[in-house]
Amino acid sequence: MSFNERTYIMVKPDGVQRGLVGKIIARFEERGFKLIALKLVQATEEHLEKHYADLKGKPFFPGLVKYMASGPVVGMVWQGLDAVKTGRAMLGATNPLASVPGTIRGDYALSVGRNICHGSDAVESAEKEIALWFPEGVAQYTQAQESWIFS
Ligand code: RTP
Repeated sequence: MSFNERTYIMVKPDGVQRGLVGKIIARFEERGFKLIALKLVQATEEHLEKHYADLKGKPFFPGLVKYMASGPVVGMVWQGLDAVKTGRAMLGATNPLASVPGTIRGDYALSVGRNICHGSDAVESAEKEIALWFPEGVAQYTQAQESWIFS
Protein backbone atom coordinates (compact mmCIF):
# COMPACT_ATOMS: atom_id res chain seq x y z
CA MET A 1 0.00 0.00 0.00
CA SER A 2 1.37 3.38 -0.96
CA PHE A 3 -0.12 6.82 -0.23
CA ASN A 4 1.78 8.43 -3.10
CA GLU A 5 1.32 5.78 -5.76
CA ARG A 6 1.04 7.08 -9.30
CA THR A 7 -0.91 5.71 -12.25
CA TYR A 8 -1.11 6.61 -15.91
CA ILE A 9 -4.70 7.02 -17.10
CA MET A 10 -5.43 7.79 -20.74
CA VAL A 11 -8.69 8.71 -22.43
CA LYS A 12 -8.56 6.93 -25.78
CA PRO A 13 -9.60 8.57 -29.10
CA ASP A 14 -13.20 7.32 -28.82
CA GLY A 15 -13.50 8.79 -25.32
CA VAL A 16 -12.16 12.15 -26.54
CA GLN A 17 -14.43 12.12 -29.61
CA ARG A 18 -17.49 11.32 -27.48
CA GLY A 19 -16.78 14.19 -25.09
CA LEU A 20 -16.10 12.00 -22.06
CA VAL A 21 -12.83 13.61 -20.94
CA GLY A 22 -14.45 15.85 -18.33
CA LYS A 23 -16.53 13.01 -16.88
CA ILE A 24 -13.47 10.77 -16.54
CA ILE A 25 -11.40 13.53 -14.94
CA ALA A 26 -14.27 14.27 -12.55
CA ARG A 27 -14.40 10.64 -11.40
CA PHE A 28 -10.73 10.64 -10.43
CA GLU A 29 -10.98 14.06 -8.76
CA GLU A 30 -14.10 13.10 -6.84
CA ARG A 31 -12.56 9.80 -5.73
CA GLY A 32 -9.78 11.82 -4.09
CA PHE A 33 -6.81 11.42 -6.40
CA LYS A 34 -4.43 14.26 -7.12
CA LEU A 35 -3.79 15.30 -10.73
CA ILE A 36 -0.07 15.70 -11.35
CA ALA A 37 0.07 15.73 -15.18
CA LEU A 38 -2.36 16.18 -18.06
CA LYS A 39 -1.99 16.55 -21.83
CA LEU A 40 -3.88 16.15 -25.10
CA VAL A 41 -1.69 14.54 -27.72
CA GLN A 42 -1.95 13.00 -31.18
CA ALA A 43 0.27 9.96 -30.67
CA THR A 44 2.27 8.42 -33.50
CA GLU A 45 2.00 4.70 -34.27
CA GLU A 46 5.65 4.36 -33.26
CA HIS A 47 4.94 5.86 -29.82
CA LEU A 48 1.88 3.64 -29.37
CA GLU A 49 3.87 0.55 -30.30
CA LYS A 50 6.19 1.40 -27.40
CA HIS A 51 3.24 1.91 -25.05
CA TYR A 52 1.71 -1.43 -26.04
CA ALA A 53 5.03 -3.30 -26.51
CA ASP A 54 3.85 -6.17 -24.28
CA LEU A 55 0.97 -6.89 -26.68
CA LYS A 56 3.08 -6.94 -29.85
CA GLY A 57 2.35 -10.59 -30.73
CA LYS A 58 -1.43 -10.35 -30.24
CA PRO A 59 -3.70 -10.62 -33.30
CA PHE A 60 -5.48 -7.39 -32.35
CA PHE A 61 -2.21 -5.40 -32.02
CA PRO A 62 -2.23 -3.71 -35.50
CA GLY A 63 -5.89 -2.70 -35.10
CA LEU A 64 -5.24 -1.46 -31.58
CA VAL A 65 -2.39 0.79 -32.71
CA LYS A 66 -4.49 2.19 -35.61
CA TYR A 67 -7.41 2.86 -33.26
CA MET A 68 -5.17 4.59 -30.73
CA ALA A 69 -3.61 6.75 -33.48
CA SER A 70 -7.00 7.64 -35.03
CA GLY A 71 -7.35 10.83 -32.98
CA PRO A 72 -5.93 12.65 -29.98
CA VAL A 73 -5.73 11.01 -26.58
CA VAL A 74 -5.69 12.65 -23.16
CA GLY A 75 -2.93 11.32 -20.96
CA MET A 76 -2.87 12.05 -17.27
CA VAL A 77 -1.10 11.02 -14.11
CA TRP A 78 -3.09 10.60 -10.91
CA GLN A 79 -1.51 10.15 -7.52
CA GLY A 80 -2.90 8.76 -4.30
CA LEU A 81 -3.56 5.72 -2.14
CA ASP A 82 -3.27 2.53 -4.23
CA ALA A 83 -3.79 4.56 -7.41
CA VAL A 84 -2.97 1.68 -9.78
CA LYS A 85 -5.37 -0.89 -8.35
CA THR A 86 -8.14 1.58 -7.63
CA GLY A 87 -7.71 3.19 -11.05
CA ARG A 88 -8.18 -0.21 -12.72
CA ALA A 89 -11.26 -0.86 -10.60
CA MET A 90 -12.71 2.50 -11.63
CA LEU A 91 -12.12 1.66 -15.32
CA GLY A 92 -13.82 -1.74 -15.10
CA ALA A 93 -13.01 -4.92 -16.99
CA THR A 94 -11.12 -4.64 -20.30
CA ASN A 95 -14.13 -5.96 -22.20
CA PRO A 96 -17.01 -3.59 -21.43
CA LEU A 97 -19.44 -6.53 -21.71
CA ALA A 98 -17.95 -7.73 -18.42
CA SER A 99 -17.65 -4.28 -16.82
CA VAL A 100 -20.11 -3.68 -14.04
CA PRO A 101 -22.30 -0.57 -14.09
CA GLY A 102 -20.70 2.17 -12.03
CA THR A 103 -17.32 1.66 -13.67
CA ILE A 104 -16.22 3.93 -16.53
CA ARG A 105 -16.37 1.18 -19.15
CA GLY A 106 -19.49 -0.29 -17.57
CA ASP A 107 -21.25 3.07 -17.91
CA TYR A 108 -19.94 4.32 -21.25
CA ALA A 109 -18.65 1.49 -23.45
CA LEU A 110 -19.85 -1.64 -25.26
CA SER A 111 -16.91 -3.02 -27.22
CA VAL A 112 -13.41 -4.17 -26.25
CA GLY A 113 -12.09 -2.48 -29.38
CA ARG A 114 -13.55 0.88 -28.29
CA ASN A 115 -13.23 0.81 -24.55
CA ILE A 116 -12.66 4.52 -23.90
CA CYS A 117 -9.77 4.57 -21.47
CA HIS A 118 -6.51 2.97 -20.39
CA GLY A 119 -5.13 2.48 -16.90
CA SER A 120 -1.75 1.11 -15.83
CA ASP A 121 -1.92 -2.51 -14.65
CA ALA A 122 0.99 -2.43 -12.17
CA VAL A 123 3.19 0.08 -10.37
CA GLU A 124 6.17 -0.82 -12.60
CA SER A 125 4.17 -0.34 -15.80
CA ALA A 126 2.77 2.94 -14.45
CA GLU A 127 6.27 4.31 -13.94
CA LYS A 128 7.32 3.18 -17.45
CA GLU A 129 4.20 4.71 -19.01
CA ILE A 130 4.63 8.00 -17.11
CA ALA A 131 8.22 8.24 -18.39
CA LEU A 132 7.07 7.45 -21.95
CA TRP A 133 4.19 9.95 -22.05
CA PHE A 134 5.65 12.66 -19.81
CA PRO A 135 9.41 12.71 -20.46
CA GLU A 136 9.35 16.37 -19.38
CA GLY A 137 8.27 15.27 -15.88
CA VAL A 138 5.16 15.82 -13.78
CA ALA A 139 4.05 18.52 -11.33
CA GLN A 140 6.07 18.88 -8.18
CA TYR A 141 3.99 20.13 -5.29
CA THR A 142 5.48 22.08 -2.40
CA GLN A 143 5.46 20.46 1.03
CA ALA A 144 2.45 22.57 2.05
CA GLN A 145 0.57 21.59 -1.10
CA GLU A 146 1.44 17.96 -0.48
CA SER A 147 -0.95 17.67 2.46
CA TRP A 148 -3.68 15.82 0.62
CA ILE A 149 -6.74 13.87 1.56
CA PHE A 150 -4.89 10.77 2.73
CA SER A 151 -1.54 12.20 3.75
P1 RTP B 1 -5.57 -0.98 -21.37
O1 RTP B 1 -4.10 -1.33 -21.49
O2 RTP B 1 -6.11 -0.23 -22.57
O3 RTP B 1 -5.91 -0.35 -20.05
O4 RTP B 1 -6.36 -2.34 -21.40
P2 RTP B 1 -6.16 -3.60 -20.49
O5 RTP B 1 -4.86 -3.58 -19.74
O6 RTP B 1 -7.41 -3.71 -19.68
O7 RTP B 1 -6.13 -4.75 -21.58
P3 RTP B 1 -4.94 -5.30 -22.47
O8 RTP B 1 -5.06 -6.78 -22.52
O9 RTP B 1 -3.64 -4.68 -22.07
O10 RTP B 1 -5.36 -4.76 -23.89
C1 RTP B 1 -5.08 -3.45 -24.30
C2 RTP B 1 -6.20 -2.92 -25.15
O11 RTP B 1 -6.25 -3.69 -26.36
C3 RTP B 1 -7.58 -3.73 -26.82
N1 RTP B 1 -7.98 -5.13 -26.95
N2 RTP B 1 -8.63 -5.57 -28.00
N3 RTP B 1 -9.95 -7.25 -29.85
C4 RTP B 1 -9.53 -7.76 -28.71
O12 RTP B 1 -9.72 -8.89 -28.42
C5 RTP B 1 -8.82 -6.88 -27.79
N4 RTP B 1 -8.31 -7.23 -26.64
C6 RTP B 1 -7.75 -6.14 -26.11
C7 RTP B 1 -8.44 -3.02 -25.80
O13 RTP B 1 -8.62 -1.67 -26.25
C8 RTP B 1 -7.59 -3.07 -24.56
O14 RTP B 1 -7.93 -2.04 -23.67
